[in-house]
Amino acid sequence: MADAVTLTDQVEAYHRWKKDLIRNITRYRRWLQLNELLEEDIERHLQRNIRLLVEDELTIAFVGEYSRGKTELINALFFSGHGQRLLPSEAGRTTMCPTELFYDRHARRSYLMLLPIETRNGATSLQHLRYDPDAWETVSLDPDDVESMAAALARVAETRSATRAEAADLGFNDAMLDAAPTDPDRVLVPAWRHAMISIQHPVLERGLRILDTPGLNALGSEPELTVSMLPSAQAVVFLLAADAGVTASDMTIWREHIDTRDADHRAGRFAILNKIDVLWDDPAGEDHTGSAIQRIRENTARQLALGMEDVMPVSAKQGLLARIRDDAALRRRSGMAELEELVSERILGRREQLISGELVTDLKRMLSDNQADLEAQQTALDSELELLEAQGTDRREVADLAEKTRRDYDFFNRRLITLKSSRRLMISQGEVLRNILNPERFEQHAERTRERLESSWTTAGLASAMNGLFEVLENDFNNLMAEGRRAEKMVGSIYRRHSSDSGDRALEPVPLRLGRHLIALRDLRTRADRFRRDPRSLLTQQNRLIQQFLTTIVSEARRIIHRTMDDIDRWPGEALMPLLQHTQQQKQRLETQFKRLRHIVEDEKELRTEAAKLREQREALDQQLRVARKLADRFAPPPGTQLP
Ligand SMILES: Nc1nc2c(ncn2[C@@H]2O[C@H](COP(=O)(O)OP(=O)(O)O)[C@@H](O)[C@H]2O)c(=O)[nH]1
Ligand SMILES: [Mg+2]
Repeated sequence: MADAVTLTDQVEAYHRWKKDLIRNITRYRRWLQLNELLEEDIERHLQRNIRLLVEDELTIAFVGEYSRGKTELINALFFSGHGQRLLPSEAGRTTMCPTELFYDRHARRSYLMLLPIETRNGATSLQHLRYDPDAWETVSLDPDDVESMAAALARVAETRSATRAEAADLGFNDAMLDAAPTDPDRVLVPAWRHAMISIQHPVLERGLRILDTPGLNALGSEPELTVSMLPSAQAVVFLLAADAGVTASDMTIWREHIDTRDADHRAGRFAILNKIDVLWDDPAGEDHTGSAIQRIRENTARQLALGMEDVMPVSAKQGLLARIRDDAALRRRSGMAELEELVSERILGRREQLISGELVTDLKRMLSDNQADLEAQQTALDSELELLEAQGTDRREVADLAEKTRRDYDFFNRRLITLKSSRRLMISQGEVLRNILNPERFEQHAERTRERLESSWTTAGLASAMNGLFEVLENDFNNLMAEGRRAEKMVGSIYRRHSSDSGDRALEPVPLRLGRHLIALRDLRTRADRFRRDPRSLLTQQNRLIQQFLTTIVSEARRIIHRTMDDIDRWPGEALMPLLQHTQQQKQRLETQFKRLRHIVEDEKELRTEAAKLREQREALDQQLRVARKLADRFAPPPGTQLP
């Protein structure tokens, strides 16, 4: 097992980091509570941060023409510890069924779910069928019995025979299918449309999802795969055969499905030259093989416009064998160790950096605001102490300080009232934003698009219905952005008005950031257009595919709308948070100070005894600051990453 540690270790370390961070957020929450700083907005904000960490997932898609070794590579990378091949991988055009591998963290079970290919005949999109367990055949998997698990998983590659007409109806290109062995008039089609596999596995348990995809010819008949699943994967691993390099159909996949500007892929795109073992043992010798591989690697990098370090030569099959036979030399030769390093450092590492960067920065900012306020409190205590402890201070001087403190308190109290009413104003401004873009309005747009399409089932009808939908949505978005900018300006001027007293520390308004959702919407439009125009997409022939396509686009758009609504719901309450927090804290400090001073003056207290009490308070404050500093150190990015 020793050589397979990198990947699992990285995932494990990240998982530990997340747990620690959640624990530290909870500590921070308690600290805020202790210091009477835990406002409702802050509480909500912290809860959201925790949710982001808990729900964090990473999808790596394996893409390429059939028989490039995608499934074998997944076996070698993730399941070689099982001592045998787990997912079915065979010569020929075997698995044409897209497969998702993950661990179901809610059900906490291992299972296989198969969606029959016949469901393609209905108008229901994959997206909807996901929520219909009756549509799937479910098989329980026993993670302790590898043999039986592999046997169950072999079903993913099952085929059945169909007439040529049936196959065409199901969206298959005749030329890509094998004839049925018993009846030359019939062809073999995959029995399943989609497979979902939940396996208890250390890496999957920690939120990694793997998407194993079929070759090019199958990409056109499943809109969700092309329009949603592939583009939203955080990383793509593109499989090529080392002896062939980039063929024409490889290039088509790369250009149309991977290397597009409208996809996420934030954790990277990588090319794998698989099957280098077919170049081994050449009569011309090792050196010759080595330089041949190097040449293919250079060519591939150039053709795909990737860096050399992003193109890796491996042998998935030999890598898997090496693990099964425990052959270290073969494993080295297979290049699998380097690939594991790539996955763990470049893909997982990059992903961690993305999720952690924003979160850690946010927490550190909140905490440093708190610290700055406590430090201001310290300075104020110090000057009070100085007065009380000085020789010859009389009660009148203390009374003067009490009076000044009261005036300051009044000032901050009034400001807090103003800010609270500004906050109410912002929240009603949020109502305005919500009215421009809301889920009901979106459903009306979607419904109208559906009706338009029903009156004209043609590609031209589809084009005009799609354009209509995106145009009203973009129009709504543009109005929203204009209104959003107005709201942000309001917030900006509130900050400016109140920034005079916060010392040298500039408080920053929380930005609304709606632009990213408009970008997501435009990206979706680009992807929809490309799928629509793709001659392989078969949209021209099949009304039900048009319907599935529309459902996919609508549910993707709906997701964007809901994400936007989340921001609109959250932002108005949060925009003034730093300023409110600061003012609240000042007010609180001055209130305590004033009460204390008044007490000294009115009750004729001994100044020295009071000073001694105050010293104790100052020490308590020191202690709180030390805790805060420790917390700040604990809000660190995960091991091995740096903040951007
Ligand atoms: N020689 C060799 N064959 C491989 C390698 N990787 C996969 N194969 C074989 O190529 C065939 C197709 O592999 P598979 O994983 O099913 O390809 P997929 O269609 O891309 O998922 C199978 O027979 C594999 O055993 C490799 O590294 N070397
Ligand atoms: Mg496969």
